[in-house]
Amino acid sequence: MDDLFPTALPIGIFHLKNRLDSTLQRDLANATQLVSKSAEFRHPTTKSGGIYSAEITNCGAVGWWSDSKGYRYTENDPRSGKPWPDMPKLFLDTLKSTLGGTSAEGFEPDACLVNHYVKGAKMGLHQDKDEADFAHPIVTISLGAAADFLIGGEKRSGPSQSILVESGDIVIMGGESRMRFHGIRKIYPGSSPLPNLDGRISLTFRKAL
Ligand SMILES: O=C(O)CCC(=O)C(=O)O
Repeated sequence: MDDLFPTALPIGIFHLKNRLDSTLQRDLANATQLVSKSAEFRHPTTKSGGIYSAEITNCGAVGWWSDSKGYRYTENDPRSGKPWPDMPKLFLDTLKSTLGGTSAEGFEPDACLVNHYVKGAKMGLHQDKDEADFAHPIVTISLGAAADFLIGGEKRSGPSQSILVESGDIVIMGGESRMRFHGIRKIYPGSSPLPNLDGRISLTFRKAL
């Protein structure tokens, strides 16, 4: 699937296309599956009872969560009460080997929010603002099905642009674009090149503490 008319991205946002080879993509998907065996994927809810269409899990020192108490990072999986699984070494090694020379070089996340989208799942425009220090970027690895990634401004109601993210791509949101609204408009079911992944996984790395 080609992005026929790529548009310029706002300063601070980088779309590193096809940065991970297919073996690494498959290994990352397998490592994600292991994470989800310790902390199962599930659909979080909002304070007002809405249900996310993507299902999520986490790994790292803390994990992002949302339920009737609101949005926050927690040390333990609220459902099991157990600590979130450690971040697989492969995740950290992959960041180290791919972010050199980018604006996110040296980024050391302590949290990885894993989103899983199947047909019809999406994520509304939102800001990532539960982290302690917005000087650190958010780095996202895409695996599996392609998706339209929306990039807005600093207000939800402003205009947004869409970029096509595919398996093996990395998106960096940092600097003056760290607080931009962003989301997933749709995924393209059936487009996953990975035999071990139907739908789409995004690994969103954060320095939360
Ligand atoms: O799935 C994606 O690429 C975006 C995920 C996202 O915006 C988030 O987890 O905050």
